Amino acid sequence: MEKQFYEKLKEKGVSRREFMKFCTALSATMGLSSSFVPKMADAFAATKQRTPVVWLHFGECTGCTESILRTTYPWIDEVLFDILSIEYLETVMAASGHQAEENLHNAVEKYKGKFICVVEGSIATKFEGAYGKVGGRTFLEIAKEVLPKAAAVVSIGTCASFGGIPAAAPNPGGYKGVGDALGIKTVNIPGCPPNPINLIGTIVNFLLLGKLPELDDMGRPMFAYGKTIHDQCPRRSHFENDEFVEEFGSEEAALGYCLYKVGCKGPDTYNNCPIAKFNDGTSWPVEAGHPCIGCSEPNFWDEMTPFYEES
Ligand code: FSX
Ligand code: SF4
Ligand code: F3S
Repeated sequence: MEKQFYEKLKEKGVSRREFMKFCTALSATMGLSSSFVPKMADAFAATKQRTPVVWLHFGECTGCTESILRTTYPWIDEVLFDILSIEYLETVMAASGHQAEENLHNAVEKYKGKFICVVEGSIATKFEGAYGKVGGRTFLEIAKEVLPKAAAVVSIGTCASFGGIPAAAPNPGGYKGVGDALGIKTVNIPGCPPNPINLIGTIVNFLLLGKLPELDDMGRPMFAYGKTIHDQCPRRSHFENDEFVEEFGSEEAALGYCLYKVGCKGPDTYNNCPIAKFNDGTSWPVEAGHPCIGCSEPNFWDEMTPFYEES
């Protein structure tokens, strides 16, 4: 099984060494010691049983799926599909129409109480959920049918976690995060989009240690959302020394000064972007010269705006 796994990766142009590098980065993100790296590689390479996953889309832009399946680690889909058995995921599945709906129904019944439900997007709650439908059924109706049958619900993205952009004022459809809309507890992995490593870390924690990671009072894994951007920011010394960018394109911007005065919301945003980074560890907003807009915080669209003004 293990051999097959590494052979498959090789076909994708990924060496064993590169894969171990990924496992090392993942354990560092999760705050685990390096002794976990081989165990983690085993969790991927020699998974005994694939965990069934039903992945639902509600009110959102699908940026979360894009972030996971495309930009970071082009081979991650292969790895994910090896440890998980994705029973339903509208974005990539071949079935459509009635056949797709039947697939969902069958998967939920077959794996009742055993599947992980990953949810992207928020749920319209006003007017009996009329502001959001798939296949003639409201998001609310689908969620009420599927979610109580899951072993765990993981809300991926700020929309599913806290309402996000569909819930921005004046929010005529009464959009809410999944946990709020249904009155249930969910694991929340916010970010618009979130960093895929934080979802993978949560799943690996489940496979490796047999439980979900430690969560804060907003349902966020502590390993990823335990500190503010500001507390991990490489520009922090400029903040302390009153060295600020006041205009984009200026000399201060070229010098990499602090972006607080051009709107950075890093002091109020809990996320691990400075450490985990995006696109295979290439960069993250502040490193690229853009202020953090607080995309992983509840109501960021209403409470963190205007984005380019000091708060
Ligand atoms: Fe929301 Fe995700 Fe932003 Fe988009 O699914 S968190 S709008 S990146 O796609 O939900
Ligand atoms: Fe804090 Fe933002 Fe300045 Fe970084 S750029 S030190 S996160 S205010
Ligand atoms: Fe979002 Fe701020 Fe990170 S905008 S991606 S939480 S740096």
